Amino acid sequence: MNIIKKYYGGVVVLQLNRPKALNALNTEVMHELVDIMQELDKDSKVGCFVITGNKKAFAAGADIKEMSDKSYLQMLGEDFFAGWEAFAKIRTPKIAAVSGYALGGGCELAMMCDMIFASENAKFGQPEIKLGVIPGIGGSQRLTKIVGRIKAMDMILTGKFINANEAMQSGLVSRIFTTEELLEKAIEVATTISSYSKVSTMIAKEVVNRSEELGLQEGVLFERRMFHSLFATSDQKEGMQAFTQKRTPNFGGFNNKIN
Ligand code: DAK
Repeated sequence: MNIIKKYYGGVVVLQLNRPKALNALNTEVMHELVDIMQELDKDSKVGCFVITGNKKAFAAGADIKEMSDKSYLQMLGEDFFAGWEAFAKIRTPKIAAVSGYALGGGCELAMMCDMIFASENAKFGQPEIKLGVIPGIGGSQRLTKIVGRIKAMDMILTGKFINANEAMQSGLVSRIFTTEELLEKAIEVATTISSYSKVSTMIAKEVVNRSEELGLQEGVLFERRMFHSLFATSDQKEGMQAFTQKRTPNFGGFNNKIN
């Protein structure tokens, strides 16, 4: 079993479980993780995922041993690792809780999540250049969008690792915790997210993510139209009525019978 799945109410923690290989990401891990998440993505009771590893490694990259002997035609024919795009496309919010190494594909996996929390011992890097290759699961694109071209170029051309503080300063992580607290705090934040309407958390993700593709005018229009669309949901009524009535809202998400 490459993935350990645990439920905490509406939160599902998915722990990468190849400790002897520092959670290196192979094809089997990819299929296992993506299959679990695609199934749970449809479950209205699941409001947020936490993706994590262990204290030493979130994931030390794509599995070098799996890839090393492949030919160009095999890589092209299999469209090697294209399956990770399905991970990126999961609509339920997902938080990466990173302790230890998040390198190469591991850093890319974290960046395909919606938020990255790091423990004090976290190390991020895109060291593929040392292997005679380049990032292959979106690193050159996503890292550049997140930290900017000059910093991304420094990391990708030198292969150097950055620590949690530097990652925080660069906007790659949004919160740092002690290694002991990391998972608990990530579950706490995920529980908050899963207490909201899954309809609005999914739409919120969509509008933020579209900002990477659209110009400002189109993006603002898209946001406004999506904002309008939420007035077709019972959760908008519930959320606003609960505010006026000074009570906690009870969101139904996709379980609402009407609309
Ligand atoms: N793959 C396979 N095994 C790995 C691994 C990896 N990425 N990282 C570590 N391991 C294995 C080690 O081989 C070792 O196994 P045994 O020798 O015990 O059998 C075990 O994990 C423990 O590792 P170390 O003994 O090396 O542990 P240390 O604490 O000494 O060092 C380290 C930790 C993280 C600094 C070191 O293990 C390391 O440098 N690991 C490699 C990091 C790396 O280079 N990551 C990037 C991988 S390439 C694509 C194209 C390219 C890619 C993807 C897709 N497409 C065309 C779609 C490339 C992506 C990558 O991520």
